[in-house]
Amino acid sequence: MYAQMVETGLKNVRSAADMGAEELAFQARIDAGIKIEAKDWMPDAYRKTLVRQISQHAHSEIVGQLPEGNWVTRAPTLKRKSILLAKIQDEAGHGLYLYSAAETLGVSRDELLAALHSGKAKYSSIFNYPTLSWADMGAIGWLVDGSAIINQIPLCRCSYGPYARAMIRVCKEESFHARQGYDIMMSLCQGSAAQKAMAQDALNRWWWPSLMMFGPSDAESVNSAQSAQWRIKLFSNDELRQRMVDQTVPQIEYLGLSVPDPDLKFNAETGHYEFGAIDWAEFHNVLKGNGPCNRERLQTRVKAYEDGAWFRDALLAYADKHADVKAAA
Ligand code: BYC
Repeated sequence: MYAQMVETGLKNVRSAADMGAEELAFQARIDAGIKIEAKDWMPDAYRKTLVRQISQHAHSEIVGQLPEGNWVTRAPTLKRKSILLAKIQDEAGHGLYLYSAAETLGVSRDELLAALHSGKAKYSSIFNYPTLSWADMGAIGWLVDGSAIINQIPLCRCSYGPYARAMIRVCKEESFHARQGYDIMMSLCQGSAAQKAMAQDALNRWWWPSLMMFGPSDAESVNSAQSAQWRIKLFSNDELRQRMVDQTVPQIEYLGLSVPDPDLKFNAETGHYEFGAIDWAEFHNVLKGNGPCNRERLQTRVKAYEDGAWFRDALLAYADKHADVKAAA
């Protein structure tokens, strides 16, 4: 993928001529498939890229709890409610593994959260859309967690050890999430005409935002080439997006639903589905903070953080007191 990106003229990549001896040795370790660990020497830009990506990933997991949290009290059965709760709790766990992985790079949790709360750090565009019906719980598990798996399985093999190891468990849990989402869609599609229509409506609203989750096209992606050189990215945004479409279209057909894309067609020669143009203006607008739920999501997170201040204070006070008692003993 890296060679391909350089060929297509993507810039922002450090060449051997830019590198000193330490950086050349670092790149050679990466090229040999050796993992970089927290205490190893690394270029500042590699550290910065990882802090950016891992923290944004962590924020996505935490903010990602909100659209589904909206349906816990209205799940149709006790079983569905328990499954949904377990999934949402898993997302909190993913956020914690990822914040811990980011902390190994010398940045504090407080700094990371401050960047989220001030709007400086991004989180995935997908979580700025509203959840309007129960079918959205199916569509999110199936399409959003499904896309997350496609993006994250390669991250289990990325060059930074703590990130790669955190992703192994995350991916296992995401597989359960995707299955539970598809199971909701199956039930709705085998139900009444109104239930099937609800499933189609959810698919219509989540399809395009799910394709946008993979990030800008390869031609527009500013970080891809350098991240590929560092083996943080093993596949490009467009490659993974194509994988998602190829995998999901047959699942849509199995449900008896239709793909909300009049331009979609299978190319027998390439063995891939060709799909219509993505509305990148919408994507950039969501990234700028103007999606349907950006403000609400951020306000909810800030309020939760502020409401939890007394608990953090109590923990710190206890830790300080405990340290005093230990020091005196
Ligand atoms: N949303 O040069 P590019 C999940 C930003 S799943 C918002 O291609 P990169 C979950 C990008 O950050 C979701 N921003 O960047 C699932 C960059 O801006 P900055 C989280 C996006 O980093 C279910 C700019 O656009 N997954 O957690 O090489 C339930 C240019 O992009 C998006 C991850 O974070 C987007 N969709 O590639 C609960 C996976 N796309 O930072 C939770 C790890 C791009 O330079 N992350 N941008 O200001 C990645 O794999 C990569 O960071 C991306 C972007 C593929 C997302």
